[in-house]
Amino acid sequence: MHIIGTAGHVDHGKSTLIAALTGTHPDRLKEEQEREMTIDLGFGWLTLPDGEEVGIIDVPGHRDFIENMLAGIGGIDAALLVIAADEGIMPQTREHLAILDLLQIPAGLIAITKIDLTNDKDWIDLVESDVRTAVKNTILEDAPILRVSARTRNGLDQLVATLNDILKQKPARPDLGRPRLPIDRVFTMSGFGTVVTGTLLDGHLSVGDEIQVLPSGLSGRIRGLQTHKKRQEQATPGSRTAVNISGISTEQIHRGEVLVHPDQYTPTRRLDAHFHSLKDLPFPIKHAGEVKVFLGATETIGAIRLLDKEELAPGEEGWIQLELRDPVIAVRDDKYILRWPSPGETLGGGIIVDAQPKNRHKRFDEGVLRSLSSLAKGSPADVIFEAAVALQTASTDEIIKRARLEEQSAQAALKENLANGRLIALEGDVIITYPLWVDLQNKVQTLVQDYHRQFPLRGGMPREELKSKLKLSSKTFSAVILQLLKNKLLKEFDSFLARPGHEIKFDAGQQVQVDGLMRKFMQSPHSPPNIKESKGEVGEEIFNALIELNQLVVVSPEVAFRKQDYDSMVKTIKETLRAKGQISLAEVRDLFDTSRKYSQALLEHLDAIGVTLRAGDFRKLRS
Ligand SMILES: Nc1nc2c(ncn2[C@@H]2O[C@H](COP(=O)(O)OP(=O)(O)O)[C@@H](O)[C@H]2O)c(=O)[nH]1
Ligand SMILES: [Mg+2]
Repeated sequence: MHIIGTAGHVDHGKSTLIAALTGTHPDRLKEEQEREMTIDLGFGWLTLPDGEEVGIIDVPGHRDFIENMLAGIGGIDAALLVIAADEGIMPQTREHLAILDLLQIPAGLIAITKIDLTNDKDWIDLVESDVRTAVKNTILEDAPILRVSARTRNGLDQLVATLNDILKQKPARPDLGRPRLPIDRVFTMSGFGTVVTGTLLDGHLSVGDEIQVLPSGLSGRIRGLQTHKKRQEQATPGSRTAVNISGISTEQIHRGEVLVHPDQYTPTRRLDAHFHSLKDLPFPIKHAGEVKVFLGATETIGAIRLLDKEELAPGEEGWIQLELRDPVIAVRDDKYILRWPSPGETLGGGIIVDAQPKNRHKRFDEGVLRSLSSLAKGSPADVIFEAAVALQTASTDEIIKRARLEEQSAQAALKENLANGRLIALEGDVIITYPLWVDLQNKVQTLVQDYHRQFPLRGGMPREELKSKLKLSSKTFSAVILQLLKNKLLKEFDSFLARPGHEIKFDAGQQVQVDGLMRKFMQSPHSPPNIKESKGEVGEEIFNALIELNQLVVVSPEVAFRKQDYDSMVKTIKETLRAKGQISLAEVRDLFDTSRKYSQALLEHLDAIGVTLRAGDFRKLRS
């Protein structure tokens, strides 16, 4: 489905032409009918010869209402520029043409209308040649020019046939699965309640859908949908859509807000954009000046920050950042117009290249300008890459959402980046840029290495300590560590991380202490020095190292045994239990010729690790 919009000077016959083409006069307001002048947007549709229905947005031509024109014209596929044969090109013909050009409306045709008013063919030829000159170097440069009369219907069939040809070449709007409907009208329909209308973009809506109106954030549900006054179960991208909403009242919604599915769009008050100033502007555009911003059906005030120029001369292009008074919904590639607040004058416009810039950019910054131009001109792969750069670490979905590409080409572009190594996919769908990955690997290795240097008698660095030093989200941290373990750049035991070659090594002095302690353990294997004494003798670090090295086994807060003594005691107890079925504390004590303290600690330890089971005064083997 396609939509066209009219353009041209007031009184040149736009609305009358639409009435002749559709059978319905688009001026619906009483005031419009009385003044015989379009004030706000008008809507209609017509069926083309090949059967396609085309939506029509009729705009006001009077300069006082140009801002209403901007609310409707954004989403159109083709413009119908109307020029009265008796008057020729007039100021708003030029201004509308400039706006169509700034919005990069994809196609157009030009109607010289009211030809019934003049018999002077030379005059009409002259008007046509003026028109040709005026559209030079604009998007209407090659647009067909037709001569028509809405009154006599002369040329109307030809006009419709030409429209048919033009639109046939325009692909349907893509369904990106993220519908948004910039609201250009809100009204109450008796018996139905709240209705909003707009040109549906980027996805489809269905009856029953939960919806949200942004930036207010109010939620509701779709009760009904209409396209061209016909009820639909579903509305498709590129169609004029009326949405009957339950859950939100008419007073709560305003023109310029956007209807979306919940959680798919984030309002923003900052935009990065490419800007083109109009060439017949009488003054240059200054940094930090206040401007009116028109985006979709939205209008707000903002400050324009010039990023690559001191000031912008008429006709010049540049990179800008807009700081807005109100939050708006925008995505990359959206077109916008800037106007001077007063007196009202169109300054220029262009394309949004980043709808969620994180930072207030420094002016004249090479890196910022490079990234903006790659965002603007980039291939899908570049756009995906820039999205990943901006997000630092993100999932596939987050990157695709931000890049705002059609799913299939986004996936392909992501694959391309992964294949050529610009992006790295870590375990658990965490995607980061190659430089960031290198940086993270170095950081992890340095931190672990430093830890080993600081605590040579510890087996590794606690996971949590590393995580808090890296300041990463849990998800990213886990992904990074998992990948490093997989790449054998780290090893892990319990909740500790270490360099793969790391071993606990005692120096000569420490070894003497260790040998001394171990000798005491050997001398009385079943009643060795208790933990407090041991620590007093060799120090906490060395004692803990002996545990990590598995030379000592701790069975209670006070008692530890040498590993080999522990093993043989456990073995003996098990054998005894297998032979006798049960064993008492006193029997264990006598078996190892030790004290109650040691035998009790050992048995409670064996209970705790599930080897034995206590039954009254006895222990049994746990099966
Ligand atoms: N003779 C003649 N008058 C026309 C034609 N089209 C429009 N008009 C008249 O021109 C005036 C302005 O037309 P309108 O459609 O309101 O212009 P708009 O401001 O561009 O929408 C009205 O009085 C129309 O009746 C035409 O083809 N022939
Ligand atoms: Mg009109």
